[in-house]
Amino acid sequence: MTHAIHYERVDDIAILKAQNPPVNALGIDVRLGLLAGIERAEAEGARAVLIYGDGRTFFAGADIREFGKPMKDPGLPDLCNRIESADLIVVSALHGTALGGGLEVALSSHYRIAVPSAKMGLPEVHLGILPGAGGTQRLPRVAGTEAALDMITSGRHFGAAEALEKGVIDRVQEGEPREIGLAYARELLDQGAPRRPVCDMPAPAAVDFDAVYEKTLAKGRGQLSPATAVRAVQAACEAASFLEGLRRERELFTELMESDQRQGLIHAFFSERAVSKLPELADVTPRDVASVGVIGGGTMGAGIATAALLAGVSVVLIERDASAAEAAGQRISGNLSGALKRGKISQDQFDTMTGDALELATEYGALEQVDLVIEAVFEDMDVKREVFKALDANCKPGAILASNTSYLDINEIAAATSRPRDVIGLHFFSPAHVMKLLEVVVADQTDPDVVATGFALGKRLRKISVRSGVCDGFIGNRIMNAYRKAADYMVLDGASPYQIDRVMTGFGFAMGPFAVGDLAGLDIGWAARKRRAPHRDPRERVVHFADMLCEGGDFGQKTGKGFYVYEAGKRGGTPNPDVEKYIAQDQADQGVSPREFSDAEILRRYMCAMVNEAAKVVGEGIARRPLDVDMVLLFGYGFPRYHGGPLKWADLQGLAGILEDIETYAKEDPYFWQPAPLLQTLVAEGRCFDDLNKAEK
Ligand code: TC6
Repeated sequence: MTHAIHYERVDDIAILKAQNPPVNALGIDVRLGLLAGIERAEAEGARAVLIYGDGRTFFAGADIREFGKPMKDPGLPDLCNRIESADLIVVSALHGTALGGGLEVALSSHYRIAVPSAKMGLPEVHLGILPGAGGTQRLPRVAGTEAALDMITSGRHFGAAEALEKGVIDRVQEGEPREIGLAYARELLDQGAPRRPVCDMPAPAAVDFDAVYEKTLAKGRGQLSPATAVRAVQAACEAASFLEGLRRERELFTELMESDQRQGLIHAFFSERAVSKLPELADVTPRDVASVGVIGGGTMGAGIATAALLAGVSVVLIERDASAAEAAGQRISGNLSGALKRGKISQDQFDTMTGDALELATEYGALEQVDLVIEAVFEDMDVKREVFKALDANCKPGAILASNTSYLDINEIAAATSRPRDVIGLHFFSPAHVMKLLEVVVADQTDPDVVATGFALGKRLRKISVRSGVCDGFIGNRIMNAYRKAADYMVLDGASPYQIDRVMTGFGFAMGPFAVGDLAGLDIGWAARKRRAPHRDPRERVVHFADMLCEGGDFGQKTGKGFYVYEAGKRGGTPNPDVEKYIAQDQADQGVSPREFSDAEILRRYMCAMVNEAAKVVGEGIARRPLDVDMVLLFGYGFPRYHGGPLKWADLQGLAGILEDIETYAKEDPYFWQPAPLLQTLVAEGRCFDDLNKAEK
């Protein structure tokens, strides 16, 4: 036995208790322990084996940290087969989360019982793989092909009630897993119940797998794992034998295991958890936040207020007059009605959130008691300074004063107050109650407990919080500016915006940059360009076609026209014919002779611009680690999760090649394509971005 599995006998029943905290992942010690436990139970002449997990859960899956390394024997597939072929009755008792390999161990047991709160699922596709320990062969045999396809391709968690209804488990019962499992095993023995290996059950019915495959591939925007899993389920239905099906599952699993997408998704899994863990804050106690103030009730302010209310934090929202306050209140209740309709909150909760928990006010005096204020007013430094002066005068000592600015200098904002140590940036993304990203922007004088409070609030609001230093645009918008510029330059040089959008959706983005501009409002970028114009370096290339659109009053979706034309009642838009004229005019004005761009060149330039700026952001210490940038792009900018983030993508492509391309582009535009010093250093040292992530751990 290993320490990870505890063996015990109660009469003729052997009990295998997994004890591998925190989630009983099926690492090598657990696998060895289970194997030894089954063999010992057989050797001792036990008549049944009960498998359950100690602590908070049954097995939450294979140990993801072992992926990419040579698998030590016994591998999980062999172990599952061994459990299934045991010559005694095997019962699994599930609680917590029985996921991935965990559910596969349960499926290779002969009987399954679960507590009502147990959650199950085969989430492997989210890690870029498929259930590779017999899950694609056994689940369809117990739940039917359609249910199995849904569960496996979505990777969703499902509860005990649904599992019972679909035949994934045999019984649901309140109690401790050990006690209910033991009683169930005893009952089965008393009844003389037979062994019941799933592999002996008939093959499930076939469906139109080609159609399901195509649909799944399209839905995943190029993600391979769900679609590949469809083929594995197909083998469960069509292979000549169970063993043949297992062989096919293994083949497909290995293909995925070796893919870049698997590496990208696993990077995302661990980075998502690592990003909010700041060693310097480990011993810092955050300040208490029971109520927040929000200044400004536009889309952003109302979204922030909604997010706070949904997290059980009460809100005082300040608007400039009664009618604006009322409009803000309506926006918030509109947002909350959405949550109510989707069953996320109850009517009672809705009533509290729109009633006692929300105060709409027009005077800063109403903020007297709040613990933290988030300003979400117009992006103008003078306006922000005035707001922060008023906050300084009205908020209690120790209250945190936060700005939701997307670009402006938090140090300058902090200087408008007598308490710069209490000032921080909390940059939400619109709609703030939906988008997962929060940039916690730390200014020169921000106190550590204020930073810790920003992260604690982010966690309560269920955001992915990322630390950023102060610079124009912080991590995300600064990088976005760079790749947007690369796209604009390509258009000026001859690529069409529609080709660029198509290439980037082909890469896995839900929308291309020009469609995103239309959605966000082209006036926002226009205003930013005008704001920056006086500070522009004379060497910078400037494009005008987007300004021409805005000058004509076309701001994108909100005006019905931008790069695309939007017709009421229709989804998406069609190319706006004016755009071609504006581009031609811009090219003529600047004496540019347009040329053809291949899709591959578009992708490469776009991504090189993103990676180069991201490397500057890390090199300058604006982002702590490459993984911080990756999470910002994933959760705030729709970067396809299966590529892991721009810097993970860069590592997988090879940094030397990326630098070489940047240096080639720099020959035609040395100002824009200045290589990031960090990128040069990494290439010179033969290292990659992930080495920097690991160095920090
Ligand atoms: C599979 O099974 C494939 C089988 C085929 C093989 C042939 N391995 O999320 P939390 C760590 S694929 C290693 O913060 P929660 C996690 O990194 C797997 N480590 O907790 C964190 O570590 P830290 C299929 C793991 O309560 C700590 O545990 N299974 C694993 O919010 C706590 O995690 C899955 O995909 C793992 N499998 O959520 C399930 N799981 O403290 C993945 C967690 O050092 N896991 N850790 O940062 C989850 O979805 C969630 O962790 C949870 C618990 C729902 C189990």
